[in-house]
Amino acid sequence: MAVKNFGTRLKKLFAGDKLSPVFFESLEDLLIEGDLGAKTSFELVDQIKTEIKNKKIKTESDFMELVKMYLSNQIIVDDYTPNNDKMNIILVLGVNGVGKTTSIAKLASFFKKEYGINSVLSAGDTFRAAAIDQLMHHGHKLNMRVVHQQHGSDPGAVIFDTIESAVSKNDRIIIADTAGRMHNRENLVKELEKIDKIIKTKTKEGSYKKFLVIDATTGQNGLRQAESFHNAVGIDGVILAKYDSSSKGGIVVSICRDLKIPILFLGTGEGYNDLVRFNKNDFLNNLLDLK
Ligand SMILES: Nc1nc2c(ncn2[C@@H]2O[C@H](COP(=O)(O)OP(=O)(O)OP(=O)(O)O)[C@@H](O)[C@H]2O)c(=O)[nH]1
Ligand SMILES: [Mg+2]
Repeated sequence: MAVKNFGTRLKKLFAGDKLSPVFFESLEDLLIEGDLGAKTSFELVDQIKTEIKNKKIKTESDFMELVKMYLSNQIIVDDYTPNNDKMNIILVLGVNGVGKTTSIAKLASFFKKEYGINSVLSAGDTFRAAAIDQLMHHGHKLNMRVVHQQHGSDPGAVIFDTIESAVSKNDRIIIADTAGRMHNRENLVKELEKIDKIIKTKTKEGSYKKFLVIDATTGQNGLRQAESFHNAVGIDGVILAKYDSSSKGGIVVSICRDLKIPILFLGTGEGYNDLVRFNKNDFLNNLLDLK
């Protein structure tokens, strides 16, 4: 789970006896607590051990710089840009409640601001009763079109319709919502595989991306979520929602490292403007309480 004052605690540890086994044990525990993942924590401690012994790390700032550099090498970033010549389809995935629908509205608002393009929203969550209304509400507020069918209908058909209608109206960006929960996990995976297939066959010429929303407050469970969605349909990038909460999002290090999926955006609140491109340096400074 989220750990408070992570960087400050690292610095405090460093101020103690740096060559004692307790220091290295506590360091590893703290890195794991910060959601960096067992492998990363273990490796980083090993590296720090060597560098302290070789006297390459003498000061607190040497120490923090090494931690920052190491984490920086793990994190993969990508600046998603919609394709100019092709239809762009973004399928937004994630378990229930992580912030998918809100992130869709924020993405639509972001593309409008950044590129002056209106998106078409596709109400692919037909499972949860209020999901369609929620997306329509955002569409209304943002003044963007929403393609939908009734609750309980086939999400593949909704997205198929959205693509047809976008082609006929010359729309450039489709952002599609999906259900975060089904009767069981197997159903969810099957459903997503079906949707994925439909989009692939409909958009041979398009640019199709799958974004996974991870809730910053979920800790290591976020890695398991990313793994299962990535195995099912393949993920092109992560949106880390609820970054404004107490969590500093150490989980992105594990996701990048283990799955080689880039981080695209941070969700920083509930408003339409609360989405920013992921900036590695800012992220690490915040994680490590630097500057
Ligand atoms: N503070 C904060 N709240 C967020 C953020 N993103 C989403 N939320 C809130 O999280 C809650 C769930 O967001 P939704 O967008 O409905 O999540 P979802 O994944 O679509 O949920 P389901 O459709 O039920 O699976 C809402 O109250 C959002 O306002 C964020 O970046 N920061
Ligand atoms: Mg939703």
